[in-house]
Amino acid sequence: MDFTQSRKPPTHSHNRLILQFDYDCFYAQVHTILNPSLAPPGTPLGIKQKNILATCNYAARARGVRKLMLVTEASRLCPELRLVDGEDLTPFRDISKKLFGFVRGFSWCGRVERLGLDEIFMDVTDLVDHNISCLNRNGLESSFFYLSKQDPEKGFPCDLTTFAGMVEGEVPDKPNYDDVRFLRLLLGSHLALYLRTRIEDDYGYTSTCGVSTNKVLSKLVGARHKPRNQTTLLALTDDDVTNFMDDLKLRSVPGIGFKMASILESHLTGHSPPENSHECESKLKVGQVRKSPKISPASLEKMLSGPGAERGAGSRIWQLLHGVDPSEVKEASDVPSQISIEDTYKGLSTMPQIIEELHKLSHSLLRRMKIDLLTRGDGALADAGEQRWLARPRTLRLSIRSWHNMHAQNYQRASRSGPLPNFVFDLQSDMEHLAERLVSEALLPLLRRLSSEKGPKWNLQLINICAANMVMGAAEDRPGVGRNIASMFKHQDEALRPWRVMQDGSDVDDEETGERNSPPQVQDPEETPASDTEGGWEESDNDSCPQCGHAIPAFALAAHLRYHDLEE
Ligand code: DGT
Ligand code: MG
Repeated sequence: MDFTQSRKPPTHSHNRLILQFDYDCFYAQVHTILNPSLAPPGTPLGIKQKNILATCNYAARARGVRKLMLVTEASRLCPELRLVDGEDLTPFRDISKKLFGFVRGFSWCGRVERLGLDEIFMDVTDLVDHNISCLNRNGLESSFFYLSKQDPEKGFPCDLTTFAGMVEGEVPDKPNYDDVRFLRLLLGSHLALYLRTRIEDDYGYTSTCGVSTNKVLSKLVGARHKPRNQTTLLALTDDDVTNFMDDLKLRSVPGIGFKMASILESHLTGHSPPENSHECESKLKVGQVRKSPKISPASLEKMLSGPGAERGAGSRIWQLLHGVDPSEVKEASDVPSQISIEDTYKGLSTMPQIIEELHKLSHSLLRRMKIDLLTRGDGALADAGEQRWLARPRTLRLSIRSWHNMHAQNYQRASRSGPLPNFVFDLQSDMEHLAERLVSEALLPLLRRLSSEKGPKWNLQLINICAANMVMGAAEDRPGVGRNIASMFKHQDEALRPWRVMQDGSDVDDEETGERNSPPQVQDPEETPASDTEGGWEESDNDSCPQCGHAIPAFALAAHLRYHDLEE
């Protein structure tokens, strides 16, 4: 079969305007803002998790310190480096939610999506198109950007004779103000600057932003000028887009992981990258792959086929190579697609210990479900009688992680799922009692199913319990009952402070039923798998993450896995 036949370029769409925000050295900013005396301007600061740096500020980066570097190496390079422990993710989550809520408040269509803790995608096509329709072409230098259709006072002045921030691509001497693609990008750049400025003025956080027509392009172009800057991809034709893409390293494209890049490299060059080495991954450029006569959607599909391969991967990668990304910015929702709670341990080994911890986690899960999933008639805390479930999870999943020794290679995570018993939705019963029943009737049976694999001896480092497969339910329970979201968030913040809560990815197969978790009807931003889209991590050594395929030095693998556990 000739796989090279159909190399027809995919169809580009220039109809949207997507902003991608990424906070600068996020964890470091959070700690600096919470405690300004920690690192006065210019002081290098590293955020450590165990023996590696999760991130470091730009003063540290100027001295050669890098994300995911060993703390010892970083301190050797920069002896004045200040270090803060970043194991507790609560402050990062809190700030991330707060900033997300702020940015989301500017959206008209609700298409605002959080990726991990420090990235936000925002589809602002509607805002920008409305402003294009109001444009006064005779007074562009003193334009006004309307942030509301109802309130003409709400907005900001801007000079539309020039782009805000940096531009990737050539700005024409005489721009065509009748070209709606050009106008969208121009107005989008000013909106991006306004929002970045507001985030900085109101909350103190600096960020980087990419302005383009889809998620992948805005993320890629946003990374061009960091920190505290923004870049608009001025690509008005399909060729402009492919020219931009062609020059990028293949591995920098979100969605193209290390494994995929290695496969493509070996097909194109005829030799595979040396085992356990990621050195060659950086050499391949998107253009080399895209232009190769060996590459087509069908040949890509064939190359990338294998266990666990996603169907349609060939077309998807073919699109990505051309800078085409039809994926929508997901609408933010107030209901998470799943809720999970976990804790880590030094090695739980006896059943009484395990039962006690399961009980604590169950209690916390039930509490969290009530906070996140119950409607309240007027937004205030109401009597149980007035409350209804806004959504009900159908599946209970128990995951454990155990180390056989401290070497990262012996990391093991296993999980079992079953139906979430109905009694958990009983609002009249005492939560202690419900937690006890959840442990004895649901969690211990799941644990027993795990024990056949693990043998009789436990050495648990982590237990996670998760209520998944959310089914929206309030409408049936009580039509017309809404809830006051602000009050809900406030209540959440207060109630959850002492707990480390995670809402993890839905990437775990349900072993019980053999089906994947049903597509989330709502999306929690923290749930988005970091995988290949997180980008930017230094890849200096010879190990890779079993979850996302990212090249991770062996010493950093444990911390990286923990990051997946906690942040997905
Ligand atoms: P940036 O965006 O280059 O200015 O720097 P950051 O620090 O914001 O890095 P970014 O955007 O890649 O990730 C946001 C935060 O997430 C970062 O502050 C630390 C955390 N993080 C990201 N990837 C990893 C990882 O692989 N391991 C660990 N432990 N933390 C990570
Ligand atoms: Mg960042």
